[in-house]
Amino acid sequence: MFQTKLCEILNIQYPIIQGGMAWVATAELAAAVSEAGGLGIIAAGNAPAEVVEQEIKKAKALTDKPFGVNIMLLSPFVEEVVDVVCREKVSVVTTGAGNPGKFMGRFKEIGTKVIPVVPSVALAKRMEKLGADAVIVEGTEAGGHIGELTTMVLVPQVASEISIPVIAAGGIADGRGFLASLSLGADGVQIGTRFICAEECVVHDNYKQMVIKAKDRDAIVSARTTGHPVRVLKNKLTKEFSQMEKAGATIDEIEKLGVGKLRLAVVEGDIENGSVMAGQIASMVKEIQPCGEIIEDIINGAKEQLNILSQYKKEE
Ligand code: TUI
Repeated sequence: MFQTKLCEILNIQYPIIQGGMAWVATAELAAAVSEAGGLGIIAAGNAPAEVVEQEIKKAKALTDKPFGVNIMLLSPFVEEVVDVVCREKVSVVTTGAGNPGKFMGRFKEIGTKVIPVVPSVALAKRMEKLGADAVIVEGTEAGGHIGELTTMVLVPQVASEISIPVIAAGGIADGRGFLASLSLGADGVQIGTRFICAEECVVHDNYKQMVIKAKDRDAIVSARTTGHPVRVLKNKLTKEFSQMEKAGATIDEIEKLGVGKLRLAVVEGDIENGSVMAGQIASMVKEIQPCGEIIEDIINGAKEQLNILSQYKKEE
């Protein structure tokens, strides 16, 4: 059930992709999601190419299933990371925070599937023309670096304009969100925040507990004035950001405050001074579970929801 075109293209059992979250999405998480029938993704983030290479090798040792690498296009090491991903012939590449056009030809040449994150219809159309295999349509509900439009409005608009598969992202954590995404025209979903709380995820336990305790309005947008808005959970750092912005600090000064802060939260567990990136759906994540259980719960939830909705068919 729910075997979409995306499953065929990526050779996976369920059309569920794990988000490429910097520092969070290591080989352990990616391999566990792939083993559970989804598509696991290693996040390159701002890591040097050697680190990404090690993670790819680790994931290959942990699973025979396909997995992907997310390339963050603002990384200072982007060129070297692309070289490593090509050398290692990774099955799938997702990209974020920019236009991957200049690298597309190299991935296509070696048969690597390319799935860019797009925050607009225009970029989705451009990516299809350049040969993208699918697009991830990410709404502003997502965690981390975000675009302007919501998942609800962006997914159907993109799905109406392109023929390649659409993957909905931002604000999805359970079977209802999964099924809603398919209703909007998506062929699958990308889920980030719920996988932060996977047992196999290496994130510091303080970070996982902060996601679990989060309420509906806790995931706010920080650093808007820099042009690179980031959704994070409210804490001491977000207060400092907002005070600086109110005081009219320069983009450089604000960006400097953010340096190293994701690592501080993820690795050190400093969830007051660190950047705790998470999506608006954080409050729906209630427990730490293995990836297999998370995927099973999403698929079973979607089946149940489909049953509930079928009553409207009978009423016709
Ligand atoms: O990339 C993400 N999420 C991220 S990246 C990240 S690391 C970072 N930290 C601080 C500042 C910037 C990055 C943390 N979270 N999601 C995918 C995503 N891509 N969201 C939005 C975009 C995007 C934005 C503009 C994709 C393409 C784009 O294109 C602009 C253009 O060139 O047309």
